[in-house]
Amino acid sequence: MTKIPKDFLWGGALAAHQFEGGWNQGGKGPSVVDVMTAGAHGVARQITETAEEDKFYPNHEAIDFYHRYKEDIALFAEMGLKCLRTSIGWSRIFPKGDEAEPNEEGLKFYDDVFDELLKHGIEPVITLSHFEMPLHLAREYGGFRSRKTVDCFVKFAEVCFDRYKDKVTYWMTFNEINNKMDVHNPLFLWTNSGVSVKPGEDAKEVMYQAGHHELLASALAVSKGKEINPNFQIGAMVSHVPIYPYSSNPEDVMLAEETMRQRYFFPDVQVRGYYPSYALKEFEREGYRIPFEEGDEEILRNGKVDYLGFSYYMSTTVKSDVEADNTGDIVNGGLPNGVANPYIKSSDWGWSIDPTGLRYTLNRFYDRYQIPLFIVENGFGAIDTVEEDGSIHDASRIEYLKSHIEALEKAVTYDGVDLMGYTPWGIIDIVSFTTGEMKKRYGMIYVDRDNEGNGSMKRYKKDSFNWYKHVIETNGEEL
Ligand code: BGP
Repeated sequence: MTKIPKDFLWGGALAAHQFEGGWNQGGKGPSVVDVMTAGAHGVARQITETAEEDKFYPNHEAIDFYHRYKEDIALFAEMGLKCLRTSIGWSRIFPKGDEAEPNEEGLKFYDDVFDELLKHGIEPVITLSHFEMPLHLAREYGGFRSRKTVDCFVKFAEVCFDRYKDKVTYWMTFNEINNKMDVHNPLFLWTNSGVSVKPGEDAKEVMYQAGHHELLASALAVSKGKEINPNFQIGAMVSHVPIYPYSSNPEDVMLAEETMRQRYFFPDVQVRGYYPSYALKEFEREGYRIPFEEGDEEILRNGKVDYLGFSYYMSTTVKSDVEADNTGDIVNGGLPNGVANPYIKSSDWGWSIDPTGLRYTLNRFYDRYQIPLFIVENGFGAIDTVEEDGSIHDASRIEYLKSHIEALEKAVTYDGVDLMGYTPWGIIDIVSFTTGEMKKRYGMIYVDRDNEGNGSMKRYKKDSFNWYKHVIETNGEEL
């Protein structure tokens, strides 16, 4: 039996806006996510006009990595992480997005962070845009509705590639570029693309229009990056929630296949360099006007990604004979024909727990694209309890991660999938993206901070900390 390769990138994943804090420090401008209210479990986050303080904790301060990065990176090193996936806050570098010159203080912050990581032998894996578009680009130009934003993103990418070319090798252009396919949830189109749908507009058409510009921006950034450093590995990053047929009824099977196009559309273009035929047919059928211009095809062809990064948390199931409800309930994965899967249990937040779905995903992606894959998010969001002695026994998190690592190891050693690494989500407790709260924790390091902003910010090791350290030490042989 083959083993996990020696250079496998075991790591952890984070995003600037969910853990840095310092949302208006160091010259940083507001980003689209900075005007989203805190929210809670069952209370949707809202997009507001201004950033009135009280509504926004915990996102604005988060866990204050901005001031504590040395302490946190030392803990990551103690855990033995080989890499850390995080993002560069776009509005730290270009506070409004359309300035002629970048903000030196922002650039310097990431120099310091990357130097600190490298000092500890931790490879930075960088997402250029993880829901952090400068707010001004969204308000002034409608975000990726406009080609102006494409130019601004490519300039931002170029500045980062150039500045960090000797420190960073692994890049991703947009985080979960495809999650906005779920058009009934305005949160995704706003955070992904800086777009709000206006009354009377077809949200799906607007999504494809902005999406076309993002695909161009991603491809142009890939080409630019390769010019700056041919050794760069630049990937796409998609959210992947596989969709199973509810039964062997061929109608269920075909419905699942068709619905999966929502997941595949963006990576199909980013990996292959052209639009898939099913999408062109949809544009024709629905009369969608996609802002194609001369030269776009060539841009897409020349900007194919080197690898595919993806997040995997859960699976969903569809049934052909249920009434379409469009409620977007998490149990049905936001799918009109989604139903609960009787074979799968869920977390407290209703996210299904399905390790086999990860092996299934790795196989389907690898068959489809034949390029290296990278699991850049996976994890278990839960409420943790701190015992009197400061210990945190997170057995269910360990169980979740263990079963998913078993699944990925089978995909590599048995199925032959080319997998670059594994970076579990929220390696240290951070603010939840969908709910905007602190309470939903993924970390192996606990942070003493609650939804109301109380707490010392002290860091504690959970049981999963030492467990994962051992997994890395044994290169995944002892789980
Ligand atoms: C992904 C995002 C992350 C993240 C994660 C977990 O969609 O890329 O930013 O937060 O989901 O989601 P949540 O924090 O809502 O539990």
